[in-house]
Amino acid sequence: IKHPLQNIWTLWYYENDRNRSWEENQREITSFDTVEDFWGLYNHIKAASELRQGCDYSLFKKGVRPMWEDEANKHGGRWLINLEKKQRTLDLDNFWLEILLCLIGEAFDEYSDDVCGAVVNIRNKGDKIGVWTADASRGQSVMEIGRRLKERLNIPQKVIIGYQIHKDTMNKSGSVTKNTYTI
Ligand code: M7G
Repeated sequence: IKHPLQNIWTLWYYENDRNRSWEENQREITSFDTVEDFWGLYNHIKAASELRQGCDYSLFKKGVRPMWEDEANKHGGRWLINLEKKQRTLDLDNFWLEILLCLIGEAFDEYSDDVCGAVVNIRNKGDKIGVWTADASRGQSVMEIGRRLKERLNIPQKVIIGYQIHKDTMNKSGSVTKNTYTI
């Protein structure tokens, strides 16, 4: 028998098609709930670094859409890792795989229930990885998730990452969103 995961996870793929809305461009690929099915999927799809500019992968708990508007995300926010251009070849795929393993392995222990999913954005101006949590007002949970994330990705202490509330991101398209937490 296969090794069951704690949760069922859904992979989403976003590709920019100007004739469709942002929401319509989010495509649900498949769901899985075993270790073996995760690797089957992972080995079968393109690495994040091979996607075209403007594309995203998202992995969310089944039933949660990778959108601010979803019931599970609307009070939440994300820990955001902004990558430099050169990190696409150096770090992007390693970071993304490590985050996928953190999600499906429930690496945030008692705070794992607060994790909704993660998104990788492939962008010309610099790729981004976000880990989305359910409730920005749960400070202890948000900070503990951020601390572990940084630890698992081996991000040096001196490199500061920020947590942004989705409502702030939503209302501030274009320029930078303020950090509500940093670690
Ligand atoms: P992005 O793809 O997160 O980052 O947002 P980018 O600016 O680096 O490309 C780009 C645009 O996509 C936003 O300004 C929104 O118009 C749209 N968008 C992104 N997200 C995450 C959402 C979302 O959750 N809901 C909706 N309705 N639009 C979104």
